Amino acid sequence: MQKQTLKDWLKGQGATKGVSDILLAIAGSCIKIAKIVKNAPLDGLIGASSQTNVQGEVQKDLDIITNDLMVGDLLRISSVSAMVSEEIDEVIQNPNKSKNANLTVCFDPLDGSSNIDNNGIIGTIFSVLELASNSKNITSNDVLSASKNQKAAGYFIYGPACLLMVSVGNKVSMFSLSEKQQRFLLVDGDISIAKNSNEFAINMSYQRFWDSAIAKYIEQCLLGEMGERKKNFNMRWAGSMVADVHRIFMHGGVFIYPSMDKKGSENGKLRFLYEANPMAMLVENAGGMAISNPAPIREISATNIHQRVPVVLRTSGEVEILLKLYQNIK
Ligand code: P6P
Repeated sequence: MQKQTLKDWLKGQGATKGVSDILLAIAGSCIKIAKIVKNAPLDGLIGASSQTNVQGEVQKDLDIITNDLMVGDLLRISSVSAMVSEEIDEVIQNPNKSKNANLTVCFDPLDGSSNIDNNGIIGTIFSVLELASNSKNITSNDVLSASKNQKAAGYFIYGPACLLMVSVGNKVSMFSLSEKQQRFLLVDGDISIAKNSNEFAINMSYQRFWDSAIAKYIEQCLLGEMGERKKNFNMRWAGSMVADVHRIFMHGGVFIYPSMDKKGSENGKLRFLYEANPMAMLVENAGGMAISNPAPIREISATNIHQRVPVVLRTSGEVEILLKLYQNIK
């Protein structure tokens, strides 16, 4: 039986033409990115460029190439009023937008790019926000005030398979790229995060910088059946948000990138608009919880388009434990 295409799925989800045009454009960009990433070693594209982004991070050649590709593709979509990219300091205006365009696309074109050199799993994360207005020049404040009005969120993961995990407000669905047909076909129309799991993902090398709630929570995991949790845990850390969060959708667990008592990491590392917020929408629409020290991520009112926020994404059952620990440290 023919699997459903992304285009037909979008129709079935009741997505507007504006949102559908954007998602199909991003899917087209990411099919090209998947090819570029696969051929990167032969094309000498796995090194660092001589540029740094607004985050002060050394940009990889592929960061710049994939960013320029996505910006170019999205500028041709009339429903795109503006864009925010991890790689670009300011809001990118779309001179080709239609007069009533009010959708802004926030994206990390190549997340986890520190894994490029070691052929690790990397991805593209995106969020589509509906702005309250369709003014001529979209400001950072226009975008930030629309962060709670996400119309779509998702990520592409460039691994053994090129997968898309996406929600347009309802259930979360997973697609896989058909090499033969060169389009994404539906694999699972209703992704639900497992209620129980024994896996946690955190960068343990920063343990000395954590707050006492995170430290206590991880201590309980490490004590295993000898501690209060009375079960053993397993740790994973791919160093690529898309890879670490995808594992939660596939078999439960928790992903933590906390605030730290470390200069420059007081709000963690992950950016709100194009990493935490879209992942929070996906996790919540798949039955999980997404908190930030410990407020719900999707209730954050960010003040900067590249603002970093602490992130905890996980199955609901486990978050309660962490919330209790935060209450204890008040
Ligand atoms: P660390 C990749 O650079 C990234 O932004 C996320 O994809 C990933 O979860 C995180 O950084 C890894 O950070 O400090 O462990 O290298």
